[in-house]
Amino acid sequence: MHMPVKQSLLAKHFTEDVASELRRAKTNRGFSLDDITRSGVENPDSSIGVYAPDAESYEVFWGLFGPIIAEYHNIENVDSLAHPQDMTIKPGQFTGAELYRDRVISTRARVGRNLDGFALTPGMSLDERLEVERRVVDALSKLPDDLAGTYHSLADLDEETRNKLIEDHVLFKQGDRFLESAGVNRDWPAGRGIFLSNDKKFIVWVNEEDHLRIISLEQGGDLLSVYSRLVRAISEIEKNVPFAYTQQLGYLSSCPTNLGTAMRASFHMKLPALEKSGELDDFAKLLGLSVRGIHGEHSESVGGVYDISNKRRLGLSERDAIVGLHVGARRLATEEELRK
Ligand code: ADP
Ligand code: DAR
Repeated sequence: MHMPVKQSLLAKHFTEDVASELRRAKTNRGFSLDDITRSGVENPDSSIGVYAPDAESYEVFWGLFGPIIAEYHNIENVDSLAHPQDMTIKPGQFTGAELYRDRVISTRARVGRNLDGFALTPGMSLDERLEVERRVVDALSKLPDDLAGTYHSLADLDEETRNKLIEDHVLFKQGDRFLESAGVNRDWPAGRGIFLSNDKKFIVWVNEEDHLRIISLEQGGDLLSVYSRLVRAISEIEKNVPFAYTQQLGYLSSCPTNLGTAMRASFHMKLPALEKSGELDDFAKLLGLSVRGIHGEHSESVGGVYDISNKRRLGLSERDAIVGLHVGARRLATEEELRK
């Protein structure tokens, strides 16, 4: 049976009009359409296919980014979007968590953040990468006691320690071929590292796909505890380093899937009956959820365990996104019970 090759959003929205409009455009840092599209051209199996080498790219190449962003985040009038922000935690917003908690092995919530005034990871010079690392490590050294910990530059970690941290879902893998084509892996491992809090529940990746990935991670299904820690940590770090942000697109990121809240909150959930029924992907789509394997993007599930997370990150607040995951997980747990 012919399986249609899933078209990337780049292939879908790179029309003749877009090409002629943007062919000669360049940002002040000299980035062109080729820089934006290289990953999707070199990897035709991309789902998105574009990365922003600097913040200005979103303005200069809006003719291509706009339609891609609108489709991925399901936004009707993206030209007039004003991204909402709300990290408040209201009593009762996670009511009914007992429906899924026993099915959740671990809970993680992360945001991408990038320092204002620097190129984004696909477009950074080595000097910029090292300066971003210096500023972020300085900011992390000022965290309050309950978030305090130690920074390890990637170059200083031996292979065995690195592999153990990756296996334990704590450390990032080296960038995949999509990131390689985009230029994100340049000068690897210089300027990259990981901050680990003393209780190992708070992690910051430095200069992986974004300048920072701020991560809260716990065993079990206590979404309130994981999310509360993330909100507090973001606020503490932002006291010392300004993040790139616009009213329209929220927090800026190298990948258009990580704009707005730039937040992905996920459960490692046991869903063997839904897996066996073949209905998991359809339910996830209905509930606005993404399904990944247990080692993140482009990985496989193991033993019926899946990484279930919010899909949308832009055009809705952090509160709406995290409650959306909570409500979606309740429904998945209910459907799983019905199929046992
Ligand atoms: P990101 O979430 O940063 O976009 P990935 O999907 O690649 O990137 O996931 C990064 C790492 O986080 C992977 O090792 C993945 O296994 C781990 N991870 C994601 N969700 C969870 C979770 N709920 N519990 C434990 N590890 C998780
Ligand atoms: N693999 C690339 C990026 C998709 C979104 N994931 C990120 N940004 N980690 C693609 O275009 O498929």
